[in-house]
Amino acid sequence: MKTIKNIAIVLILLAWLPIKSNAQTDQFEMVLEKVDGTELTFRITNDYPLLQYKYGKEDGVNTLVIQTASGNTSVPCPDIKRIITRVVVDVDPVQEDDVVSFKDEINEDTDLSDKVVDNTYYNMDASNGDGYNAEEQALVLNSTTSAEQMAAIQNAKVGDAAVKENYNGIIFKLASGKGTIAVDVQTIGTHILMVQIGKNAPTKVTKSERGMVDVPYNVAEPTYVYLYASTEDGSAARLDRASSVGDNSVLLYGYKVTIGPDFIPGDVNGDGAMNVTDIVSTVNYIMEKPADSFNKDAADLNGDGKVNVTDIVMMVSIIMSGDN
Ligand SMILES: [Ca+2]
Ligand SMILES: [Ca+2]
Repeated sequence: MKTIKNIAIVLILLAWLPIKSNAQTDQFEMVLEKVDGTELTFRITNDYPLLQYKYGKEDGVNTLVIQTASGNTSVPCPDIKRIITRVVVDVDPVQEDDVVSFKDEINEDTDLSDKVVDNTYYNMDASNGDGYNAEEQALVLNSTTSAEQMAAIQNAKVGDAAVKENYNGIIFKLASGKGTIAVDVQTIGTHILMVQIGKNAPTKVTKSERGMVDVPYNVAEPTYVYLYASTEDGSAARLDRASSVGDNSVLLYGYKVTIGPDFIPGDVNGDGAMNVTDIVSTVNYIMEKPADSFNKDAADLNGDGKVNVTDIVMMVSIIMSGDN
């Protein structure tokens, strides 16, 4: 009698469940939900040998059977309540200088809701007229994201439901270090572009004619950058609800991340500021009496690969203008 019962339990095993493929990210998570409510999460990539799995009771014990390239393996997991797989939406940090031109990467037919395309995350509400505009060859942001909505996603990752529900714009990730984010943008009407780095207050960009705006960054760990439309006071604005450029819009043509330099141009002695001591150091270098701390790259202000009197003239002019 007992044997018959065990056979019946073995038959409860579910059918094979294939791991679904996703051409955009090629990544999945397998989530093992435990009886005590906690979760174990495994990241699965295309390189992972897991082909398919089934989960159910075997001899009365919750068991995961995984099929790999080399055969089947049974793993008893009595404290696991259920197993689910989900597609991972994530972006990798920008590791080297990178130019993103939206016209090269997406088109009108690209679904931009909760999607990663070429390491940039997009979440735009097409029903409210947000998305790629072929005529402008730019992203059009008519909907705004308010300060309250940004607060709601501060601890969320791209792909989380909170981001999908609250955020309208794009997100990418910086690797730790210093650098510059250049944004190619035009702002129209009450709408301005917000460039928010991590949890810092956003840089507000107003640009009535299309042009590049530089936003420097300095982050100690991989950090999200949010590019979205808002208003000067960060409140929600009226939506134009048009499929094209409206009276209040942000046009985003692309962005460029430049990593480094790890010095302030002109700060040749590396004390954190450019002033007359840097001019003295540069003169000494030209006179072939360089100090140990002399940074040739920082001294080459015009970037022609040489350190000479032209760079000193630029230093003097910057210091005199007080614009350093
Ligand atoms: Ca200095
Ligand atoms: Ca030079």
